[in-house]
Amino acid sequence: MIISRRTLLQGTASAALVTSFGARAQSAEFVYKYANNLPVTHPMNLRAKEAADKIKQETNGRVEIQIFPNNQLGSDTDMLSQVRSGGVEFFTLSPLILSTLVPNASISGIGFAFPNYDAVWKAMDGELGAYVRGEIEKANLVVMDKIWDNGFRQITSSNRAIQTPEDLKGFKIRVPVSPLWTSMFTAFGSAPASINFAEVYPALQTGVVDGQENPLAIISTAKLYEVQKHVSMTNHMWDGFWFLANRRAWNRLPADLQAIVAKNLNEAAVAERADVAKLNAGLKDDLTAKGMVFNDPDPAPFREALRKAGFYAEWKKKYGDEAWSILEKAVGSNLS
Ligand code: X2X
Repeated sequence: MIISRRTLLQGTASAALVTSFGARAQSAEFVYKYANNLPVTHPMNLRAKEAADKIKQETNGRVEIQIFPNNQLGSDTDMLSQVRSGGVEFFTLSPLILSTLVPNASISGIGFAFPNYDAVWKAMDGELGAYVRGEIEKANLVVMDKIWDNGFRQITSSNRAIQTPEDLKGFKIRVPVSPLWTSMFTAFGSAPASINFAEVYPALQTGVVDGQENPLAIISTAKLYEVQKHVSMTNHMWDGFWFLANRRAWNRLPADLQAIVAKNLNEAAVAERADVAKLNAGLKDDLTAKGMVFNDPDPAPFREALRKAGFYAEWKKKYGDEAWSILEKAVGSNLS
């Protein structure tokens, strides 16, 4: 990674946040770090802070979770290594990026799989989520039952509105580090670049890429509107965050404390889902006022372009029939 001036400044700014985010450490028997890639103002961090406070209270001060937001401890790739080694105890990660360790974890991110949030939560709190959590546990990580919301993803650009799949041809777009993301935008004929979220703002600012894709809540809280012009409401995939724990650290907690931690993290996830849905629904006006220009493409030709490129057939083969049929059952349609 190239340490830019911005990264250094961000580091200094977020160092101050730890002090206010993480409470005093002296008294707690278990002081655990929770690292993530999102700004402190995103509902994920607000609800995690609330959960950490409740956990401290309900465990009579025995468990303290210190939150390190905003890639303060490194990129997603770094933090995934840290949660595996025990350098951090907790970490939230997109299922698609987690697929670099747990290949089938990305199945929930297949393009245009979920028509709406009802379908998402039914699947992720149901058989599909249980299947993926089983795969994650096999990789020796602990995962909480409730996945947190990131949202339906939209494409932003500095130089063009994406109205049809043709507009994606040759488009220099940043994608998170994940084979599924690269495959999807390659299928559209774009020029995808894998870049961790920690480096997205500077990559857009310096023109290394012309666009990126993320839910409105991130475009807003990470201030991507400062370096992007168009928002194309493609809703091309749903994305979330699995709340992961290092297994040895988790096993050090006595069962009663594990139960308190899990209950509060899962409740926070459900509250965060409602926050993000509300935020995403209200942000169009706000982002328009900040100078962004919205357009609403028809999703059908995009999905058809993926199908024609063999995207669904390829991933069905990669995930295998068992996983694919769980996905198809969940979304109630034949994807390929
Ligand atoms: O990296 C991204 O774009 C983000 C913040 O949405 C994820 O964590 C996948």
